Amino acid sequence: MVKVCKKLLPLIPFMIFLISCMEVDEKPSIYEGTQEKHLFVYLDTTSLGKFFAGQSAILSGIPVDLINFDYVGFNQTKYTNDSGWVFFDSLLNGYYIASVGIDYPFNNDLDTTRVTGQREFYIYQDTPIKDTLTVRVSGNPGLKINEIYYAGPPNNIFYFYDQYIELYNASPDTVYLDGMIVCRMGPCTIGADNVTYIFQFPGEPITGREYPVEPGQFVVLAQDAVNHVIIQGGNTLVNSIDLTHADWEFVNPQDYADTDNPNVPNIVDIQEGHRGDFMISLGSDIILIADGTDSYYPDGIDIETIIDVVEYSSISTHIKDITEELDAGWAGVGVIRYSGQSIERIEPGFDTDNSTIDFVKLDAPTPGYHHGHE
Ligand SMILES: [Ca+2]
Ligand SMILES: [Ca+2]
Ligand SMILES: [Ca+2]
Ligand SMILES: [Ca+2]
Repeated sequence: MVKVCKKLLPLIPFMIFLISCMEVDEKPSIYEGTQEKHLFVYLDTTSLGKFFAGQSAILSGIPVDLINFDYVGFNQTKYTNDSGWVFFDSLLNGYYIASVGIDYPFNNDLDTTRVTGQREFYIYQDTPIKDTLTVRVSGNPGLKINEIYYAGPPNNIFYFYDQYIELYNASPDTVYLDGMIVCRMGPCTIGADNVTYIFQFPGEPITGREYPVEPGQFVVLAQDAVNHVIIQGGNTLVNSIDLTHADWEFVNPQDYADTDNPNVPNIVDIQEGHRGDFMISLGSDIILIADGTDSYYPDGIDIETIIDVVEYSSISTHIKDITEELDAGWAGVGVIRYSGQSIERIEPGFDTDNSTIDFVKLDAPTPGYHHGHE
């Protein structure tokens, strides 16, 4: 054996070359098996029921765009058939997003309504995928989380205490904040089962009438209702904001460092053992408002009591931490820490329950008003 091997020694480089060629040949090509990779998508129109007056809600002839994020330039547009299905064939392996964005004439062409939806697909298997894409319209009235300013102002001392959440009353009726809760959540398994902060407005949930919000009114909930341009120690942050006149501020009586502006009412921590302020992540987080009838948080917050939920993440490939029924997407892609950037709905109260579609990134926060409506 030794002799044979020695004789073969000069051939070894050639053999390695041959083996490496074989390996290249045996590597699965991205084109391999493309004939089997099919995607069937049904447009789920459940949320559009009111437009169809009990008729069968099938949207045919609707363009659905499919983009492959692993291979730049690979995208297809196909149209739904008479049964509401769209079919993509000969697909490459990859991570895809299918999306719909059209102005649909529900009322005999008199006017159109924006219909949007999107869904991600991981296509790596050879068996055809059959699934749904839920389309929605904006228009559920009510109180909305309109803006979340979380990035912090430009500074090099890690200052982000000027964070705030802005609410907006998108309904034609007065709503009341009495007893409502504002929560921060971690990744959830079922519904809203992972509450990490819970702060509550004063008053009686549902029946209270002490804290009205008129139709079209904005409400600013500050982490601290102080002037953040002039911060303690004499430092100034010229790009921060004065929240002295915020409508509300988060206060945790168990946090001895928390400030309490006597002129601004408090949303108070009700979570036992939590000693921090309502500080939210500069990268990814989930904010929820609910009517407060379920404020027992260890088992989560009942879905029926939830008023609005927004998930945000600066990362475009973020893996969602809550289910589609709460928020089908996420806002905030590209928001940079300590940039003064903010996220706000494209129009006051615009809400399709998909924050990817509903929100835009702003270069500066807009407390108490809407960008473009100053
Ligand atoms: Ca505070
Ligand atoms: Ca106060
Ligand atoms: Ca509960
Ligand atoms: Ca705003």
